[in-house]
Amino acid sequence: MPENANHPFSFDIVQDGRTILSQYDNHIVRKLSDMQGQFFDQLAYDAILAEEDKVIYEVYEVKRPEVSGELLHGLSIVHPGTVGSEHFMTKGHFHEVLETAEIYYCLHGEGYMVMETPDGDCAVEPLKAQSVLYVPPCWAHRSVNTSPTDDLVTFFIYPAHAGHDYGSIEEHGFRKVVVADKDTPIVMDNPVWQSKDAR
Ligand code: S6P
Ligand code: ZN
Repeated sequence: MPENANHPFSFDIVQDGRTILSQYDNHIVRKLSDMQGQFFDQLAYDAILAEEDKVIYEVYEVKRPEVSGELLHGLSIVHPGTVGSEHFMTKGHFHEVLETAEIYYCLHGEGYMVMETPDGDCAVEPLKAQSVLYVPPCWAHRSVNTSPTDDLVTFFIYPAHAGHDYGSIEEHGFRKVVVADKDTPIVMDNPVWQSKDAR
């Protein structure tokens, strides 16, 4: 954050030919071990983790005061890969202040945003370079990279007082998952969502 938090500032998204913020405050790295219980194929998860604790995604955040009126923003990079047939993805979350929206601008790659509401409405929207995705208030969201080779890179913007609620997704998962079926990604019901919910 600039020293004078209320002064305009600008930054670049490409640096040295690489899609990266020229200015950021936080670099979050999420590895496979941080995603325990999130992929539906637990055997595949355990097998990969026994070999290597792969980096699944990274987030570069620009800090702003976490108050209403400010906007938090940054870059999310989901790396390519699968656990079993399920594509690499973010953990996903509701906003703690449920009635807050978010915008994602896709800069590179291809994938989906998997979304759902507390009432069980589901939506899965494509992400592709130069497309914009609007996540309305009350929708949990998770980005999924369906490219076998390329990073999925998105720039996100959301109200700075929104906060994050990971608990419900960690407990139940999303109702929909994105899997690789030969060369085509398909969306299907999460095979372990029901059983987790019934526990
Ligand atoms: C925050 C926004 C993104 C995600 C990022 C990682 O509201 O949606 O910055 O934090 O894509 O996902 P997650 O689910 O691990 O926070
Ligand atoms: Zn969010």
